[in-house]
Amino acid sequence: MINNIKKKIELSNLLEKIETDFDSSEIIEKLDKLHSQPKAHVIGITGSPGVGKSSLINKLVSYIRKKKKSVGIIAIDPSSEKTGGAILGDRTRLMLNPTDNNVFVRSMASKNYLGGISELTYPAMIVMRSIFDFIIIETVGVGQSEIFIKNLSDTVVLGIQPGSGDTVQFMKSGIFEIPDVIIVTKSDIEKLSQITFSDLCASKSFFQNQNDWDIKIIKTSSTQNSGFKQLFEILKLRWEWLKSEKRLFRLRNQQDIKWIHTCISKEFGDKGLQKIKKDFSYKKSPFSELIKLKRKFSF
Ligand SMILES: Nc1nc2c(ncn2[C@@H]2O[C@H](COP(=O)(O)OP(=O)(O)O)[C@@H](O)[C@H]2O)c(=O)[nH]1
Ligand SMILES: [Mg+2]
Repeated sequence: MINNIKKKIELSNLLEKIETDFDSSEIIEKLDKLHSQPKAHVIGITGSPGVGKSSLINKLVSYIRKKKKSVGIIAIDPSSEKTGGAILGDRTRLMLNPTDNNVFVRSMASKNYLGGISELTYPAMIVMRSIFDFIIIETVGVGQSEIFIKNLSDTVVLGIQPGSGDTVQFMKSGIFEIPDVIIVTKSDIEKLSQITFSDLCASKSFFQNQNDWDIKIIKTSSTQNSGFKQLFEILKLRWEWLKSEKRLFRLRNQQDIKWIHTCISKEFGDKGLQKIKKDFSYKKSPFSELIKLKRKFSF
């Protein structure tokens, strides 16, 4: 929880610093410390543009706040190069109370000078994860970003538009293992959403995760404010499930490793990645681990 405006500004400044001064020892030390103090359930929300992600996040955030929990939101702006546009678009739809210190929004461009979003979203997520009860990351689901969101989130929610053919696309794309929760949005469009919902339920066995989490399929409507209690209950159930049998620990450990690999491969290519994979055994402190690995290449 950040209980005053001063802390909110401190957090903004730290996130800013991560983007400008990532390699400094002060930042690395701080990030590793925060990495060892995780708190939030990190929820990634993905789906095609216009499916209703931002509207859904508004409702989910109100629900979370009603339960007196705090929430940090990372909104990923897909129209990276063009300044403004989508960020503003997102802001207008994320109608959150600016005086509420228990809600914090960070917008990030999907491309940046380091060459990719994942490298910087990860440390931002780590910082925010140590502060809030929930983190929500909104991304537009186009191919790569689904895998990207999986590597950042404890739980992935995929939004599907009623009658959109998204269902078929989704089946074809082979991203069956990505979502943990599937939401048919705009269920106020009753007939179509019921058909899409039934289609999804009938095909559930195709996209059932390889692990033993039972994928949940639900319907929501942001205009009617329905389905959010059920969504919240599912998130609670998922959280309990993750925390048992060290699932969460293992999942996050894998995510740390993937992030380190991505950073190395971006900077030193496939060869570099192969080189470090040989004798890389990761346990904790991903940020100093990455710096150590990078140093190996400078000799
Ligand atoms: N009928 C209906 N329209 C919705 C609902 N949720 C969002 N929309 C509309 O769908 C459009 C896209 O919504 P938005 O939340 O911005 O989608 P995003 O691009 O996935 O973030 C907007 O015009 C919304 O008003 C809903 O539950 N029912
Ligand atoms: Mg949006």
